[in-house]
Amino acid sequence: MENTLPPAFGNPIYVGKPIIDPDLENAYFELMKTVFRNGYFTNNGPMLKDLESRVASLHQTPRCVAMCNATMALILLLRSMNLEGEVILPSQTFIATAHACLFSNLTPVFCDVDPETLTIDPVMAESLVTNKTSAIIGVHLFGNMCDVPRLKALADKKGLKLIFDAAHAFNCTHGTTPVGGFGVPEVLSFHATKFFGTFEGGAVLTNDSELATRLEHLRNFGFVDYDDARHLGINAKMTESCAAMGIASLPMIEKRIEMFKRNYQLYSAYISRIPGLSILPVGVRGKSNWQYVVIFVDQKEYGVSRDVLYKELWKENIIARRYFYPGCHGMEPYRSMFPDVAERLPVTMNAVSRVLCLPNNLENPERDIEKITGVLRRVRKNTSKARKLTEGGFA
Ligand code: T4K
Repeated sequence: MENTLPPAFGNPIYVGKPIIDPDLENAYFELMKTVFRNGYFTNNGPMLKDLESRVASLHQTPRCVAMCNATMALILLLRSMNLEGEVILPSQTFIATAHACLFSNLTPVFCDVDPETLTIDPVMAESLVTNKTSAIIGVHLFGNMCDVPRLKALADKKGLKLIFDAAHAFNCTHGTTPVGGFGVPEVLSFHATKFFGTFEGGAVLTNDSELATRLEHLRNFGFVDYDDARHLGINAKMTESCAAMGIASLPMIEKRIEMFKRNYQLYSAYISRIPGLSILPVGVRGKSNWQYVVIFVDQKEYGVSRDVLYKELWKENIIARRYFYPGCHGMEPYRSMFPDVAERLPVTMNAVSRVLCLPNNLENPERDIEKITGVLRRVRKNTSKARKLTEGGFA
């Protein structure tokens, strides 16, 4: 598969390229002038308060507690709920979800996902409940929501807490209910690579005002007032400059959705014509933000494995990602803690060996998607040509 042509892209194109809308820079620097005028840079400042109230109202949720990132938000949420023992969660997620459990002295119990949406399988989740289980974490993945009603019913039946890692689900809905509106706490990520980024950042959405207040204390060393720390808190505060980035970005989210949706549909049309490749449907249970373009490689039909295609794409400066290979259970410390757990995760194992995320924030979408899918076609064509030659005895 030697290719002597220059790469398809002169510079690398990334899956997680931050979204820089045409007016974003100006809007951000205007707000930063206010930050400087205020002389208030962090610690519950006015930008933070403003961002929290706007994000809460966008998601029709009473409270939003912003933090320095989603990982800290998950850790503080788990700690604030006084959980102990085991927590059931999918292995097909970013490692932060599992690390947040272990950091909170909770044992992660990995569950398989459903093949259509790659979100936690409620039937298997039920079978994993023991007398040590205290909670379930569902992860709304790649813009697809978990089966919220079934998970809620399961948590109620077994007397468990339920939370959602909604890092990928800013402005998504289940049916018509927005993330944050299910009566259970949910954690958003505002990382630079996300649909809604504040450089670094995250937040808990909740309708429980006591929980929200506890989280506000926990993110600020446990202080409830000057000179009065009452909990084991930490520094998980969001700065004013990050909050300003969020406020500047909010008016742009509808345009972002339009752009990502158009790109997804374009990709989908090309990919449907390439045997051996398929695209993960998004928005299966409600409204998506369409940020992720996730494809599956069927080696038998496509001719080469996902990993060979991955390398070929990188040679072309298309920096595709294998999210979330090899699954949390395949990385430390979980690999050593649970060496046999893969046996009960067939859907996860299949997904992590076939999945590829493609760049979706592109300079010139029509041209770039044609080029990227052109590479996908070429790799297959070269392989089937080579295979025919081998089978015909010419190679
Ligand atoms: N739960 C879930 C389900 C998550 O996906 C995440 C985070 C979390 C929880 C935790 O949220 P945070 O604590 O981060 O708020 C990246 C992000 O760092 C991570 O936030 C995200 N998920 C994950 C899916 O992607 P990596 O290890 O893949 O990062 P990295 O440095 O390889 O960047 C990804 C790609 O983006 C690269 O190919 C380069 C490109 N990039 C990145 C940055 C930061 C840019 O082009 N520009 C940039 O500024 O984790």
